[in-house]
Amino acid sequence: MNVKGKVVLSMLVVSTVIVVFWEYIHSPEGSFLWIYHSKGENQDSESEKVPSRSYYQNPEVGDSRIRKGWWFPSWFNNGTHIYHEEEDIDGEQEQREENNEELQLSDWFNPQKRPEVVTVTGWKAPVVWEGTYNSTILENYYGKQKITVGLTVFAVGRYIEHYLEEFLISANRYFMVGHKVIFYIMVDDVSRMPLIELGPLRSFKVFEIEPEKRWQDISMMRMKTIGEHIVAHIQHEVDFLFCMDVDQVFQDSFGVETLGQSVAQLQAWWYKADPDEFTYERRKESAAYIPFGQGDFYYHAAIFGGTPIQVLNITQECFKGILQDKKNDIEAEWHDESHLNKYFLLNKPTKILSPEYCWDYHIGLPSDIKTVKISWQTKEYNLVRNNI
Ligand code: UD2
Repeated sequence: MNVKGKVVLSMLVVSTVIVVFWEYIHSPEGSFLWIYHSKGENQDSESEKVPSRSYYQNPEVGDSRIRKGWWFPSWFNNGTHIYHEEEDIDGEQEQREENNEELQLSDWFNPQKRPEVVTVTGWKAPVVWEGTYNSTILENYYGKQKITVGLTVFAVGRYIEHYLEEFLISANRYFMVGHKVIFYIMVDDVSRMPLIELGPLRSFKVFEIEPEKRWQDISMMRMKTIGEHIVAHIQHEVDFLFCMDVDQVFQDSFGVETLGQSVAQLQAWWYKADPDEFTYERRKESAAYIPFGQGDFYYHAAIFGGTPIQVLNITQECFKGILQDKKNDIEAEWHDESHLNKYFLLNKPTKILSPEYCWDYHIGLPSDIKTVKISWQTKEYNLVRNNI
């Protein structure tokens, strides 16, 4: 081959190399590599997201390339790998939300936010304190479920005039705001019901019940009445149900963070005490008996709740204990509250509310109590009870 031929041949080789290289870097495969190469050079997480987003915006890019694109940078640099993992977790949560699946505890609850108080029980149930829950995530979840929450309250005798109006006005304002609520109001005289204007999404049903002679029986018989109403209609009307005393007032939002299968309330006076100090029923003859050395918390009967089926079980079991005690001629020291404490000892609640949810200002206001959701009314037994 002469010199001219060699020059033509080498020009041909060079131009072939240039054409092949040019084709390569302008092909989708080439641009794919280029994108992730630049990603590898820059470890800043924001710039990592850009090529991956622009990649998805390219309609010509197929699936097989997407798969390659995911794992190439993940072995190429660690930061990218972490980013993909995070994106997977978010994706899982979104997927769960789309499927209307149960929220995971870790999605909305952060016990570390309140290190100075007990936020998780020995059986891993959350103790909900102000600051431990994420309202936005919870509202988003329960808003999509379109839940209805029931609330039973009893006012018999002078409790109607003394407490009912304030209880209902405050509940209308603070209980499950933004969600459907049904108040189940049990009174012994419907004609004395206060007239209350309720907000949208709120309704009420009033029932006339037979008054008991003794206040102890009025308090205890609530267990029987609530159970009967759950069976007759409440189970078909609500997703969750709370049962509350009337001599208390809502002061701040009592929201969806309180919802659960079975929910118990920490009694404000006892939340820091040792179980052996609790005023559990200590006589063996009572169905509510709890021996010293046992017990988790002292629960307050002024607030308990859960799903209708769980509340039915709570009320039926407590009422069984109350009837057994009547048969054995014994009355538990704190009546329905003693039986409720026995029930929750045997059937651990799935969620516990901090004393912020039912606070007595007579204790003062220690730094643990960040927001009082409900406060006790002053006890005026001589004014409101028939028998003292
Ligand atoms: C405590 C508990 C209460 C119950 C009771 C049993 C508090 C805030 N509550 O309440 O949950 O366990 O002890 O001894 O500590 N009621 C009437 N008319 C009456 C009597 C009672 O409507 O004549 C209803 C009313 O809804 C009242 C509830 O029963 O809130 C409990 O009775 P209470 O509040 O007088 O009893 P108390 O304050 O000792």
